[in-house]
Amino acid sequence: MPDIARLSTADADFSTRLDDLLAWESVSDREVQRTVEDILDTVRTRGDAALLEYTARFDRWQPEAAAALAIPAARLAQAAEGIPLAQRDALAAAAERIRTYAEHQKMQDWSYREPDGTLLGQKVTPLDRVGLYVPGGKAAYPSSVLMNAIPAKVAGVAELVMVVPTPDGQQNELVLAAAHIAGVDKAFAVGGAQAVAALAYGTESVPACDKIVGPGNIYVATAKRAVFGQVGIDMVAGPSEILILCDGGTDPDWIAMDLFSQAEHDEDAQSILVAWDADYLDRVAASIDKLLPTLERRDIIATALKDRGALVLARDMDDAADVANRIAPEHLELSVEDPQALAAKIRNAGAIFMGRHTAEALGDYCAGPNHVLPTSGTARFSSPLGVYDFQKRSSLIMASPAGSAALATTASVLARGEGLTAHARSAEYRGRDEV
Ligand code: HSO
Ligand code: ZN
Repeated sequence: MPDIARLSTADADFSTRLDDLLAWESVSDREVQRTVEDILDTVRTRGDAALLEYTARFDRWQPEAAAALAIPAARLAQAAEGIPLAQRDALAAAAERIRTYAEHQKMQDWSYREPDGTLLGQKVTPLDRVGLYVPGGKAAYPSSVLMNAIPAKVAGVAELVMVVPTPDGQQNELVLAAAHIAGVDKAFAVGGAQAVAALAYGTESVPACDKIVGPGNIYVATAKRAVFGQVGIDMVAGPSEILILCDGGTDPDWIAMDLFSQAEHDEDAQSILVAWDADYLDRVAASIDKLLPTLERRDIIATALKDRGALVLARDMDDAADVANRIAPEHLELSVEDPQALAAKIRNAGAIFMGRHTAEALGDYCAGPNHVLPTSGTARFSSPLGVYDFQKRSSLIMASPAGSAALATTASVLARGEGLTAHARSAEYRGRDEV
């Protein structure tokens, strides 16, 4: 039998054991913090020269001049031309579906007029310039380039600036191709905290951005947290998670592979199955044993399942839904006969995959909804990345003469209550105009 925890909601210690499994803290190492602060300061004061030095030190290649850090648009287009046709077609097909879904998310202007003629409303404006961090190394996912870039372009962001590390001078063709397909406007071969600094403060060649999005390692995450306030940031994501609720009617091989699909991201990933049929949990355990050895990333998967995975026996479907709401998972699969009925009971989840045929992996690549989702229980209060993250709202007030007279009374009473006489008189001037 696989090395994965077996829990039952009926056990007296269920709550504590679940809490232990869920516990995950992004280590905010003091040493990392100091290094990052130093990098941020250096880039802020020395600009491109600092980027060149850090690139030589951390990515082990020596650009001749700052101009060599820029990845020209023609180079992105060339990457898209050069990759295998099947990859290009798949990226384009995924991009199209992500775009269509994103179009539905656009926030709209609205307004209403009161009987006295006063107009109130909301005006929506895209951010001017957004920075997109794309990791290098093992987490260089072209799919994440699409997921971050497309909503920004759909929102109407005028300039989308991508930064991507180029370890040992090696560029990732699929990442560059995805950037071309998604409509990235500018790209730079720079990564780490130095890239975040460049996006936040600007250098001679990298333009300063209004918001920085995209995943990264601990240095990148720490840098994003540090520049927040100067610029906006998206969420700081934790390891990938999947929670599956299953009524026992799905092929156990499918469920085992779905658990593996997130576990293979990294050793900290979390895969949990909840079912209300003990025999079914045994059948999935047998599938895990059978299928795990067939996977390239079996060592990563085995560690993730051992350290953070679980097969949980619930009393019934309602009990399982309670577990899901408590975990607030990034991805929730409802592998049951009537997923609509079960979905009605779900309050906390980043994305809900309904029915036996909806593998979570479809959502990772091409179903349409974003794969940048709240992790570590933050689905209790936050939402998937979307077009709305690249738009902002201004409120609109246009008082009519009669409307301003009416509002002046309320405003001046409240203003005098706060001891703010100029506020009161400013409102009263308009009011007096009417009477
Ligand atoms: N499951 C990841 C996204 C991803 N999967 C990218 C494959 N590639 C987000 O949790
Ligand atoms: Zn994934």
